[in-house]
Amino acid sequence: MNQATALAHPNIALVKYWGKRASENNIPATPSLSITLDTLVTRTSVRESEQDQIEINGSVVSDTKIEDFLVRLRAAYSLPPLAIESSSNFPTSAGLASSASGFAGLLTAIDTAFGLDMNASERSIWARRGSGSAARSIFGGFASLEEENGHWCARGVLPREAWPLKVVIAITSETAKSVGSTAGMERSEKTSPYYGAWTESTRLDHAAGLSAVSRQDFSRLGSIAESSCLKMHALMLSSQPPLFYWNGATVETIAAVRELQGGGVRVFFTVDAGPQVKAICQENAASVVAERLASVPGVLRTLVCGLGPGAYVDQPG
Ligand code: 2P0
Repeated sequence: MNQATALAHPNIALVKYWGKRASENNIPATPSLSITLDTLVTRTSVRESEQDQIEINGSVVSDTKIEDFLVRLRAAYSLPPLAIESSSNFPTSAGLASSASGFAGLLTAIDTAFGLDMNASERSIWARRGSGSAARSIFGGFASLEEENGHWCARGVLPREAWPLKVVIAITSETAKSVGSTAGMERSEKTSPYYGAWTESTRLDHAAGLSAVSRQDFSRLGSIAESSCLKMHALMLSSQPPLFYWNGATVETIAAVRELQGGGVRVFFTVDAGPQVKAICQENAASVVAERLASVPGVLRTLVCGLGPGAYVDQPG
């Protein structure tokens, strides 16, 4: 029987994606730049079945994003009904990029199980059609999602071994977000007076971010990433009704990162569509950063990750 299991890690954008050029085929409005994590992982198995069934973290669910994705994939490839089982070792839908690792793993597992014979760029294009950020989780280390030859596709820009940064995640809430990314992006595009400025400045940040990564310039990358994050949240806050993803502990954690920076620690922060704070630091700063963030009132726990590989097939035995 055709079946396969794939492992995929979430990624954290340093230059953010928030807005689509076209919702059909899920084309981003701007390029983005990310790091793929280790430690946090989504394991996705697919096998031929009598009817489509989707099980996420042990519960059978109806998931329109996955169902729509299968419709599009079946328009291009002949696929039987599928039993899909996906589980993550971290909270889903809480700003930890579970859709990125979910779709990157799903596509990789389907590609293997049914011999679709896609290369990494093709898998990235298909993963993007499921969820924009998933295109980047096909690759490990530092990845850029950009347009090349008319295709929006991620590529690896620096392997993780070349610049082994650490990421300390401060979890401030385990609750799923109230407005998902797709609806949130649409709202920002339609209602924020800052949307045009956002897309313009993100293109510049992406080019500057790529250059900082190629030079391994930590200070420059940190200042680009913090600025991209804060501009994205300014865009969200200026949407109608406002998209407010932070809580009090999010702000306190950012203040703690800024205090560490003031003390000479090499660290910078980013926050996605959720209340968790990700502190990116140099390897030798990870323990001091983790200890400080764990002491912030409202931080429930911290996770320390390194940079991880792109999505891959789990070889049994
Ligand atoms: C990012 N995020 O670049 C940004 C920053 C969240 C905040 O990509 O609509 O779930 O499925 O393409 O990939 C989350 O958006 O959105 C995201 P869709 P996705 O990581």
